[in-house]
Amino acid sequence: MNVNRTIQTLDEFTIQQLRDFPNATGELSNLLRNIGLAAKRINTEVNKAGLVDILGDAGNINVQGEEVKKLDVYANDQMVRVLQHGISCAGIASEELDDFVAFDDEKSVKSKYVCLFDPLDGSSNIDVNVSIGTIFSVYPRVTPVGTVVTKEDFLQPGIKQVAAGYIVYGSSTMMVYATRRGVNGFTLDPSIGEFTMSHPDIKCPETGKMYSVNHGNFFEYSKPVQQYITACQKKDKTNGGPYTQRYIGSMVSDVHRNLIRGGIFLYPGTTSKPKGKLRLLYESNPFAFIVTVAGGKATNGKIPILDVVPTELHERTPFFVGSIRMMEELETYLQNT
Ligand code: AHM
Ligand code: MG
Repeated sequence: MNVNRTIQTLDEFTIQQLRDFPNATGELSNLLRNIGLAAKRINTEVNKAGLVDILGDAGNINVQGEEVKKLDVYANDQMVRVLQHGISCAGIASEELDDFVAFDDEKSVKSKYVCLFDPLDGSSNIDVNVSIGTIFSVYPRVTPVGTVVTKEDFLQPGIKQVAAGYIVYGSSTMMVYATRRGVNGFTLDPSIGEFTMSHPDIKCPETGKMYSVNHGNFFEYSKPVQQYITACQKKDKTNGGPYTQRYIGSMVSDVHRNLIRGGIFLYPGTTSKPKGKLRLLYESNPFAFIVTVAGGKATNGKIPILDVVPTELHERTPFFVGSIRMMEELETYLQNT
């Protein structure tokens, strides 16, 4: 055993960041630590999911018209509770809730941040023991500190995010988050129950060998998207094709893998659903921010995702994200749209 091994927990890291930036108030660090706490609680339930009667449908339909699983409800409750009881968040919006929630207690209204999240992404994978995740993003509010937040605080373009991240409940549990200073990954060490720095300063490789897309929808995609996917499968690619296709159906896991190894993830619009499936505020924006900070790129096929001005809390968007060179190649196809 290497006794000299130094470990740095998520808490230690966020505190260290404060020491490095003496003007920081600590509010964002505190918010990130709160999310880490909620993630540990969700992780415990996710791990128990096969054992206890928490699997199965909760019998509700969510605001997207989809079935809600019990674990989704639990994850949502934990995120709301931790952020509401903390002192660093003025309000939240969640993929699972119809409307945003303003925290109107004396402490919360003084917070300068709002948090948006998808508490448990990839929910169709829950009862088949496949990796799922939590996705979050943090914005500075636009309404004055000291007042109760309004919808305006949540309908901001992704470029305004100050932090975004995800937790992947996979073969190990990891929390990855980005601020403008960089992207760092922490793996949950079950022996001490702490997220521990494992992937410092993550950079997305400029190119990769993997593409992730739902092939079942192929004939519903636009011609340029079909042509790009077909090119991914060709041997004569100048940039190392054919690529390997990997699609888990949990965006957190698919994009996490592509972020570490290099790759591209596509969820295009289809003829029946021109805006695709993914939600701009809870899924696309946070990943666009993380991957962009790591050196990659994200678009809706026309403009950078981070520049899209949202008009609704639950709006959907086509989403393309990944390694910079692969994204540039995709864009040469999409220009013909
Ligand atoms: P969810 O929020 O209901 O779990 O849906 C989002 C998920 C993404 O994680 C994943 O990439 C996508 O849905 C898969 O959808 P599809 O089965 O249509 O390919
Ligand atoms: Mg989701």
